Amino acid sequence: MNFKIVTDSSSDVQSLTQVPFASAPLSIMVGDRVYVDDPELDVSAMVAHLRSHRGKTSTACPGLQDWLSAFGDAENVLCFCITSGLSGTYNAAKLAAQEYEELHPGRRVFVMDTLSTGPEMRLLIERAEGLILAGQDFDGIVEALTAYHQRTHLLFCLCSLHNLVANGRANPAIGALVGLLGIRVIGVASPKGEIEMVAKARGDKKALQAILNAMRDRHYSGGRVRIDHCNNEPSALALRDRILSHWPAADILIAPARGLCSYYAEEGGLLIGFEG
Ligand code: X90
Repeated sequence: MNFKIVTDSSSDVQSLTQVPFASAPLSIMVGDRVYVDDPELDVSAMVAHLRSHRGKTSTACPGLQDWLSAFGDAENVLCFCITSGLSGTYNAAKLAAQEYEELHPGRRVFVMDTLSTGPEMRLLIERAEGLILAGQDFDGIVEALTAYHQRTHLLFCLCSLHNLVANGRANPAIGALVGLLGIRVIGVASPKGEIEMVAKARGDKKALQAILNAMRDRHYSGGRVRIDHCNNEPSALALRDRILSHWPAADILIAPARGLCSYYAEEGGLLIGFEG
């Protein structure tokens, strides 16, 4: 069976080595500049622009045509989307999938609302790649991914919720908590795919402890962890070391966040996807 894995750019996955892959970019608008979140995007330049910009900023999801061109001419598509609780991305992908299947009878598209973003999407994509390489069929893969999704989670640790609140994606009352210097908000993707706060902490050390506690509460026990950071590799490495000191065999990878996640997680932000 010929498969293609497709995602939107919020997964921070830019390529796969063993399975055909495409990503549909979201866009970030800063003043009259549009940053397309594709592999060519200079994320540091965008973050620097955001730092100096005082006016309104926003984001936009991929449209139906972007999805159709990402599906290309694949027979079987597995498509991973950012939470429908915060973005129109999943709805556009569902419409595109319907059109694709009508245009090309026999082809199939599975669109997953990951109820999450960033590194939890990476875990799901890695699992999909493994299932394809193991020779599973379409229905078997969909079933296995749906089961795996039950035990993947997303945690985040942010120094500012300004962009989330300004774009109506987080409660202003939570945003106000991080106005103070050194305060970080630790939150999770809720079962409905929305932002839910679990703790707040002053300073990096306490934030790391709160992240570890939140992982334990969700039954983390040494499985895979994927950490994406916005200009904050030191905290990502410190978190990795803390996890390894408790679970020496943990499989942990660190990557820089791309455009969309950098815009919303903001400087210093960490996104943590893990298996419960
Ligand atoms: O314009 C659009 O359609 C994109 C809107 C995306 C909004 C949320 C992005 C969040 C990125 C911030 C922390 C993680 C929160 C995850 C909760 C499900 C990362």
